[in-house]
Amino acid sequence: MSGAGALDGRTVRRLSRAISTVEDRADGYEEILSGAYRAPAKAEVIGVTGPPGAGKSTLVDALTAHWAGTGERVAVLAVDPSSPFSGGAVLGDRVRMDRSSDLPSVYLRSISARGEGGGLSAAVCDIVALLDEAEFDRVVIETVGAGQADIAVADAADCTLVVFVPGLGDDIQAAKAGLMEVGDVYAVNKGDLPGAKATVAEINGAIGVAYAGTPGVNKTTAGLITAQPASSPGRLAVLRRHGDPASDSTLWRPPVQLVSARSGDGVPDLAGAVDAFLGWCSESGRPAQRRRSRIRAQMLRTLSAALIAPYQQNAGQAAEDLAGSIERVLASATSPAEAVAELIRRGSR
Ligand SMILES: Nc1nc2c(ncn2[C@@H]2O[C@H](COP(=O)(O)OP(=O)(O)OP(=O)(O)O)[C@@H](O)[C@H]2O)c(=O)[nH]1
Ligand SMILES: [Mg+2]
Repeated sequence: MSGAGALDGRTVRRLSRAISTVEDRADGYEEILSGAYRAPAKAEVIGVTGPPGAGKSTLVDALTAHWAGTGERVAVLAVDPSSPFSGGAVLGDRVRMDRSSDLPSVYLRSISARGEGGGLSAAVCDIVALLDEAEFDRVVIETVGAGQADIAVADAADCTLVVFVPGLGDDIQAAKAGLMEVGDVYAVNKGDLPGAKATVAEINGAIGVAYAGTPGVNKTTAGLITAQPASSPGRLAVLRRHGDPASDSTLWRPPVQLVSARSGDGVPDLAGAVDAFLGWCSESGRPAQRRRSRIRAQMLRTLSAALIAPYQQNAGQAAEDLAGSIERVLASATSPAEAVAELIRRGSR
């Protein structure tokens, strides 16, 4: 890590303004992004998700203090699903950052989830580019384990950390259904509460099911695995991002770490597990692949928005052509698909 270290007030103010401009798509945002995307992409992006109240913010605070303590410059982004219209708002009560918020190399920011799904992951990628420009080593993003926003953040993250707690009972089944597919590392937080070890075993069991029949993986393996040559990739299809024993020499089986964010017990080991995953990724060339597919997705979205835009206006040739096509479909003279093909032909002339 480069350890760019302490932030000065000017850098923080400029960064905050730039993020707001980009979030609001306000005047000048394209120029800001042109500069930002020209900075080398080096920040490691960690997405943290899990059920409400699992202690994600407390854990993010502890991890952030840990990484900042090693000399890293760390940004924390809290995606706030409860107030979709509070873009750029100050961090609310939901975010507890007692240990890290006053550190000179830590920057905190809440971002709204108003651009859910694709919009949110594009917004996160843009903000990460701004943070790269400001020479951050690490970006930690908290979302609540509630669907769309998590998937969007998992898309934009280099490592996804899923946080569970003991005694979720039936809830864990529901929570796990979506969250067992996105985790690169799992934490069972509130390790000081009863039942924590049983929850670790339960999650380990659920991960084991996905890896059943995978050579080199058994109930006790975690983290980096030297793969055995395999003729059939087993049930690893859903976990392709963690390696394919048919072609990779190493696999990653998500480890499950017991922590107590409140006391700090287990936090260094959890940070170590995240770093081990990132290390495995970079050795296997995954960040480049994942970045390429992220940029591809972002460009396809931008391309479709740019192509549709002229047709969404109330005036202009494209809008007139579209209105004409609608009438012809209404009059049973053509199909919507044929009419669109014709619009595209005309648009490219
Ligand atoms: N016993 C115990 N309580 C904890 C621990 N970590 C967090 N908590 C408590 O759990 C509650 C929720 O913590 P948060 O960090 O706000 O949880 P969160 O997952 O960010 O919550 P939302 O963002 O609202 O979903 C707080 O009262 C914390 O003090 C822990 O290790 N042990
Ligand atoms: Mg929180």
